[in-house]
Amino acid sequence: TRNGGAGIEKALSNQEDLGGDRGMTDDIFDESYCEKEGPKPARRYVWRNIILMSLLHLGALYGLWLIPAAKPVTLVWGFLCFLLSALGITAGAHRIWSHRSYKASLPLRIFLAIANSMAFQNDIYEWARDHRVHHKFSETDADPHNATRGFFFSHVGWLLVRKHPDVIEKGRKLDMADLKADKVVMFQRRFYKLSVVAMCFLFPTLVPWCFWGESLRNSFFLPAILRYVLVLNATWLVNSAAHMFGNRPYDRNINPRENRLVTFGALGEGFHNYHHTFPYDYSTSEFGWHYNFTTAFIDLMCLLGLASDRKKVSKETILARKIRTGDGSHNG
Ligand code: ST9
Ligand code: ZN
Ligand code: ZN
Repeated sequence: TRNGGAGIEKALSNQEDLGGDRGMTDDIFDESYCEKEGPKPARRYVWRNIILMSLLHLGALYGLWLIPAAKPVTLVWGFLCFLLSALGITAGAHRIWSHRSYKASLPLRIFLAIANSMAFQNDIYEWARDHRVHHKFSETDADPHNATRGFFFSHVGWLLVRKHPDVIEKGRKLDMADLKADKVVMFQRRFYKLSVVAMCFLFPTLVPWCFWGESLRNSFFLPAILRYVLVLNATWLVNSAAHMFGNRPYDRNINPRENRLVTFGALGEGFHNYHHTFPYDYSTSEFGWHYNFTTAFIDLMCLLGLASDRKKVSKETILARKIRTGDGSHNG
């Protein structure tokens, strides 16, 4: 079995093995699930999404073309918007709300929910539900971006077709009580569309236009459209490339891998073999701030008293796991 012998690690570190003290464990891989026999349901295209995604990417290409015509300060602003919206995904939707890997105070959660709307990747509740089934039923029919269906499907294709019924069936059984009880998450869900219009499109466009007289065209196609598409693709690469290319020092029996290029673009989220092995670690890596802007951000928030209770896997547990199931790539 994929997790055979976990008892050894448990003996080394009672609690932390399943991260049980987070109040949820529905991101732990479930070996008992079996895909249904028989032919797979037919692929059903969602043409509205296909057209909108294509237009969005054409807009981003136009944005690339406009870069030389933009004021440098507009490019700096676009980069800031990239960081902010990326943190709304990494530090927010991913590390707090999907995995409960640390605790955030109300002001920090409000900040991250706003940043999350700027990233426009579905509301936090929907993102976290899809992400929990991704971990629990990784690379099966019940995984929304099942990487065994290929690079394109796990990258963006899954957003362009109807979901496999098992995703929805299994997703409905997840424990989402913690998110339902989080007023910030529920508020963002209720006003999601409005918040996306304001934060993903209006705010990034209006700042350069009002404050330093950038043209409306550059303001819209660079910090709004191009930045949005870059954050989307950096995120999607975790599902596609980091499930296909790289080493597996922690668990050679699973597909997720350590991918340095993805880690760099995704602010520390490419240590994906580690992350699927220890999904409750707030750093998604054993190496702290190394290539991991998100971890540095969370540590800073703790220093400021805005976050606490970071879950970390002990060095002994990591070492025991590497020896037991790793591919040996860290031994050199
Ligand atoms: C986007 C998301 O881009 C990206 C997520 C990436 C995740 C990455 C993770 C990697 C690790 C973290 C690294 C971060 C790195 C960040 C780096 C940053 C630099 N459970 O959805 P419907 C229900 S979004 C339970 O319509 P269809 C649902 O509630 C981009 N239930 O399914 C509904 O029920 P009801 C922008 C579920 O019809 C019913 O099922 N957004 C679940 O198959 C139908 O739901 C888009 O492009 C579940 N898991 O359509 C929009 N799922 O009727 C994309 C669904 O009762 N979405 N249900 O309300 C869609 O248009 C559609 O969802 C669809 C599927 C066409 C894809
Ligand atoms: Zn994954
Ligand atoms: Zn995760």
